Amino acid sequence: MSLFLSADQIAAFERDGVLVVDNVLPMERLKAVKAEYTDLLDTMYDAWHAEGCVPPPGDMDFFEKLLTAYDAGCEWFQPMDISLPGSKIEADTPFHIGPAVFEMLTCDRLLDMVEDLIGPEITSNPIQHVRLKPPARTLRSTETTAHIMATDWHQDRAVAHEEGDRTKMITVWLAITDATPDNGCLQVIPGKPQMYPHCPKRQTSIADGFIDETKAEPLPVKAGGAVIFHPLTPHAALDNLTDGFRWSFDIRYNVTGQPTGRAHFPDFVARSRSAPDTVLRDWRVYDRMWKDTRATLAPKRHIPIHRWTSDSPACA
Ligand SMILES: O=C(O)CCC(=O)C(=O)O
Ligand SMILES: [Fe+2]
Repeated sequence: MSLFLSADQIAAFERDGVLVVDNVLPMERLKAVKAEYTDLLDTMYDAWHAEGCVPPPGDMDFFEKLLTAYDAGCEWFQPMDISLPGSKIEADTPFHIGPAVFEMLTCDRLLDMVEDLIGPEITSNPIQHVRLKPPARTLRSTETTAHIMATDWHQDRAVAHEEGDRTKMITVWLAITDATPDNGCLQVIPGKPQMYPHCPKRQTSIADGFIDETKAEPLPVKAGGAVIFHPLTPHAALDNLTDGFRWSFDIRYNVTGQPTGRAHFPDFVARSRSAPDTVLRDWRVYDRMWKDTRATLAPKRHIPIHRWTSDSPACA
């Protein structure tokens, strides 16, 4: 008996490795996430203003503040991301975990949907990001990060460590604003092919000649909806050609006990039918786990998050 998805939806996911689902995140959760981010940015903006980097906030809304700060060169991406970065972690590397983010990660409807696809023993995988994408015309020419600009073709398996290659895992891409082909929605090539070689290009992306981009399907989805995909399904995101921001979160879940593919970052049990006591329910504990991870990693040598190097034959 499925909890959230129809038998047809589950069969489509098994076949294509991808599924678009409307109304995953309830409206009040969506509002809570926006409110939490508004408060976070208000605080950051006031600090930049105090330093003289940005004009007074006046009646600027969230997106106007983001754009003004981006133009001024104030770094807002990492302080708003919901994980530590793939680059060297310092004792003060910022990130954001709050109650609304935690409730999004552990939302019942969302976990019902995940349970329909990977079963009832569910771990929240630490590979997770916010993406706040300004209009492409406003981007600096030096911008490369996939959290801010278009995302190159890749498979999510490939951006985890090899020990996670057999882990049963799914990516849930949650739209916070409507995602459209114009504003940079996700696109996929349906299917679950083998893992392709990836190369460090603008971002880590599938080596030339392995995929047929003419088979790409853009996947528009309304705010609160989700695109769910298999870790081998090739995907990318289009440019944001509109005047507004495109906002999403991508989060991942795996079967509890299997390697997350990023063992140096913290995971937690989001649902368990066999051991309900193991479920984490307090966002403060989760925030603390990331802070402890940061303190542990900061004095250590950088741990690369990808296995790919540019000297492999596929990247020649
Ligand atoms: O939203 C994007 O730009 C890319 C998202 C992605 O690669 C993912 O969700 O795994
Ligand atoms: Fe991805």
